[in-house]
Amino acid sequence: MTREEARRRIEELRALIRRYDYAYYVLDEPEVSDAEYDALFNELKALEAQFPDLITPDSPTQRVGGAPAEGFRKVRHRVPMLSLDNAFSDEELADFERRIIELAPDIPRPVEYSAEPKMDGLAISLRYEAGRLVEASTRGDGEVGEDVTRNAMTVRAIPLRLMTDTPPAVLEVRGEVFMTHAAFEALNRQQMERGEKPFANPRNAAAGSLRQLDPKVTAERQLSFYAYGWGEADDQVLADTYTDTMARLRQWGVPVNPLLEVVHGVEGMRDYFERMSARRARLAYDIDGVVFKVNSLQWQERLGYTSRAPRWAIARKFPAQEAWTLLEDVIVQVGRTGALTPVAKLKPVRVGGVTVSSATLHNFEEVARKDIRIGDTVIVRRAGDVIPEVVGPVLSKRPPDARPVVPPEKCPVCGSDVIREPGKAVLRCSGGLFCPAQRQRALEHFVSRKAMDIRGLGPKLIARLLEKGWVEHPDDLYHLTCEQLASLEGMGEKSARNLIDAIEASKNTTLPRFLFALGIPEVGEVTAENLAAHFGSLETIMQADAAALEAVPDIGEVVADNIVTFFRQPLNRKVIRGLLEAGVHWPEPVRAEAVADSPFAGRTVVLTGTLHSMTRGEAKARLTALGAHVTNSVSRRTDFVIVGESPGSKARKAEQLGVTMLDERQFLEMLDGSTP
Ligand code: 9MJ
Repeated sequence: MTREEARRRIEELRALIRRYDYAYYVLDEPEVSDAEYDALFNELKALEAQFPDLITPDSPTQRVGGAPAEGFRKVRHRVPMLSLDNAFSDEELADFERRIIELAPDIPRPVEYSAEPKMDGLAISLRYEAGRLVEASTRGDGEVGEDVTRNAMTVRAIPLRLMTDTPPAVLEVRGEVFMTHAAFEALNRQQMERGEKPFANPRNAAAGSLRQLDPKVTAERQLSFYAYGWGEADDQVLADTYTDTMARLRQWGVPVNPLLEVVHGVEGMRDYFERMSARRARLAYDIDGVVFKVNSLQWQERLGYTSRAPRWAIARKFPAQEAWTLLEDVIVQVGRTGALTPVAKLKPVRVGGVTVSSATLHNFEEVARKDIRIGDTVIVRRAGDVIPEVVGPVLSKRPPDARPVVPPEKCPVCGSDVIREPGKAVLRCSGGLFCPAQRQRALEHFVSRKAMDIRGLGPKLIARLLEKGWVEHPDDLYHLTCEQLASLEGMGEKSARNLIDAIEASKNTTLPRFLFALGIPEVGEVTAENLAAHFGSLETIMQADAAALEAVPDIGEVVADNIVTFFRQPLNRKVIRGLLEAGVHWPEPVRAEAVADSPFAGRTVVLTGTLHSMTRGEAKARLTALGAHVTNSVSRRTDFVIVGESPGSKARKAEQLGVTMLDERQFLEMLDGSTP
């Protein structure tokens, strides 16, 4: 290749890579696979190696870093990087608007605000001169930050040059560098594999990754970036409003949160806050609140700044999701399959609006790794609606008499030996259904909503039935009498009758529910559905060997082995026989020919939104019975997306990827055509 040919190809490759970065980071709709991207990237690297004089600082290959720095140079911000005032209640939002109206009585009503999530990461300023990224600095104290230019250049979400033919002479883009949950978890897995300390949360991980003296380390970390403002900027950058200016930045290739919108008045701010509170747990990244800004730049200027924050902006924060409290004790809980889980007993503390007095410690290995001791002050975290967890100890507050947590050698409930499966972190009680705790949990699982769905039979009642000796295993439930139940203290004739009716009604079930209810280790709803669809009958599943089971989607060696072992146990076989004899039954499976004929056979299907004619669970069961593979996320490999009412982002993704979408009517027609 001549130098001229190389030059042309290099430019072509750079343009392609920039375009794909833009599609990925700004539009959130990848145009090519990772493999294709990597191939182009490698081709560019090879050409640049051959013609080093053609390398430019803004080539995508220059993102990999360079030699480690001695330390970070200090950078004085030309326009200070301010923080935001906080509001912790609706009243404080109303106060915010009241202040604005006092200072600017003629501002048009209702006041127009921008609204966007408050990213929980690390604030950064990116200076572009003539469209090229020339300097990146952290916020520091707002006046002076640290020069992290070479690190920032490794972040693929940060454009090295602005996508415009007429760039402003100067533009400082300000925003947040952050890490998604997925990137955070991948990083922590890697940290553990390398025997290094895991990061406590995505924000620390993002900050630690950007402030690496060796930019090569930063380059390995998957950091993201969203812009939410600017510092020094030519007038040509600015539109009339904040949201229009952000739209302009977005066009120039700068990532802007797609959840940015315009709202009106205090009502609009409250509504946005409620919506984001509800979405928070499902976002791919951490947010600690939402930010509202007076949208008009002219009115922003009129309102001005206090010494530390703009008067035209406010952060409506979520209640803190982490708190410190005393770890008073650690107890051991025995799960349905005998897993022994250490549970922290805490001095009650409010976290994210609820009082927490116990939290999971996951497993004993983790307790040892984090060196959590009884008597420690610990950090408790509640994320969304998940159960609270202990993040770790606050070592500076450890009292001298803090006691290590000792893993049990015997089951605390039945005294059986504790076993540890090779290569696994969990300890297990070896007592099986001899262990009352396992019996209790097995029954709780058997009656649960997605299993046999026996309403009105809660943990307390199950415990009493076990105590009385009336019930030992699930099949015994079907021999309870109304008189027996009515004789229990606090149980009236009527509730006894209702419970007997619920037990009776549960006899009419489905094969997947029945399989799930049995509580075979690691056989969840989806595996149960796949098993039922694949084999069609309980007898064939019970007779299947490991190899036959592994032919079922999602079933590997471990689960196949669990299933074989489960059905081999005489006690389990006896319970199953008891259940069938008591009258538990399910409809005949769909005939095999119908499956082969179905347009869903062998296809990958995703459900989104609400269907009117059936629950999502039923839709899934029917699809699985027709040989479809029902998954949760849309990708190029998805064949159909079934779109109900109020669909989520999956519908948007499907549209982007050109996946066939079916509405409920089309779905029902195709189902009907499939059933003989
Ligand atoms: C965050 N952290 O997401 C601002 N921020 O605006 C958003 N921070 C901000 N805006 C002015 N979305 C100063 C800080």
